[in-house]
Amino acid sequence: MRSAKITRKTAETDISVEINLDGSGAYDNQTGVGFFDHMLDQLARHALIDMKVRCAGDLHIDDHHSVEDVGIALGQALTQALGDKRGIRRYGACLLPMDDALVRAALDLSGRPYLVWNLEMPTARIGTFDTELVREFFQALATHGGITLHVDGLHGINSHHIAEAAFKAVARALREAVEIDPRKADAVPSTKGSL
Ligand SMILES: [Mn+2]
Repeated sequence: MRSAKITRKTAETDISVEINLDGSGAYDNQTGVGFFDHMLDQLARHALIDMKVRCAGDLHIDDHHSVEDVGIALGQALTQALGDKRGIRRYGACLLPMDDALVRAALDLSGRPYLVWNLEMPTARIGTFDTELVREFFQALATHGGITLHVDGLHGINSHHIAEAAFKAVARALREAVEIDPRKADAVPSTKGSL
């Protein structure tokens, strides 16, 4: 089974992350940041990755450390669960609409972290959640998951819809990329022989 458990404790956050890439999208995410839990639930559900996240963070400062550090731990879990990446499709892409919002995500589980982020949200906050933390999360996930990740917001007027469409688009792209390709299930999908 392609699964991983990561624990990560610093002076700012105490985190545990469990994932199963061959799951059904079951989720149980509790970070103390309500909107972020809602987004992690979308990520699990639409990537069909089972995901359990716990985070006790320094929310008396703000949500930044908690969101960023969960991104780090989830990226580490993804790297561990993928192992040598034998048999995976490697690439994934999704054009995802949600009401007014349309977001495109394309990714490569290349082992080369790179984030291209072209997504703006019209408000600084969604409820109490800083919208700039959406990028911070994906930067951390890409860096520690070894992901080349492109996210483009093509349309949208509502920040909640735009953020949620971004998480769902990345989730669907991730679902595709981590899947085992039955035509080449025994090989690492690179002419270099490793990823
Ligand atoms: Mn929502």
